[in-house]
Amino acid sequence: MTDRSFRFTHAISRKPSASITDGLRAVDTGTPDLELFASHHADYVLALKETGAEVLVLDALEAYPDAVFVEDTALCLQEGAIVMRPGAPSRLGEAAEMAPHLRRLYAEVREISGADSYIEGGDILTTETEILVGRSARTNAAGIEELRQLVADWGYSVREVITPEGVLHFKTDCSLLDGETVLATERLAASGCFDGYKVILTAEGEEAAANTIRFNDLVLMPAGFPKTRDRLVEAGYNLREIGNSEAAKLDGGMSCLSLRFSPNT
Ligand code: CIR
Repeated sequence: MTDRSFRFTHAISRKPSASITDGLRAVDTGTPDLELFASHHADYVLALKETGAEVLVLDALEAYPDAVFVEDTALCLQEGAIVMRPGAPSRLGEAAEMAPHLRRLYAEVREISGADSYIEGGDILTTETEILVGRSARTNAAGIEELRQLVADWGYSVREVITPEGVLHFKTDCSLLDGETVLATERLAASGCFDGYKVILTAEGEEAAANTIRFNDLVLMPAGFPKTRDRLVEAGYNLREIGNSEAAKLDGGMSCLSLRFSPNT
């Protein structure tokens, strides 16, 4: 078994901007505080760097309140990167802002370009054997089909799955923990999309812990979910809890805050 789905040499992240107060959210649970968000973000970046990766931290983008959630702008594979077409109209321009940075790091950058194609990185889980893409309010069949065609010659197979109703992104409810194991909410695992994988479930009432990331030897998880944390520690993962209270007000978690990759070139 290879480990390219969780061993990375690089990450890209972007500082939160003062405009996060206008960020998209399904339910208003309060206004995010920039100072606290920035401090959580700094802890996050430090943890990524600690694993030995090179982390590019981009400047805040005031024009795009959700631009701190860089994951949605691209899918980064070893062979190249694919620039997404976010389904949220206010976020479409973020992908174009990311493209030049990817072009500096990758020899090949492709783009989702169909006028009817929508797809966001938060709906994509890359494992050792396949790319799972959840259809959601942000990601449609045309977007998934275009992705399938764009990665076929790199040898990837794309499997369409369903993001649960009312859940923002597929990865809001799951994360990869290693080459064969995922962390998932019960409601998502019940759909059967992880048959063939080992599944660790989030504890009841701790569904928001599902959006963690495995990054080299660390698992970064949002702070405040002790039962799920204990399950992961017991399973032998090297955990780091990161404050996520402000990103959570905008439906964001650990995966949203970075693009993680090891370019071949
Ligand atoms: C949005 O609604 O687009 C942002 N407020 C949150 C994006 C979170 N991104 C992610 O899960 N990959």
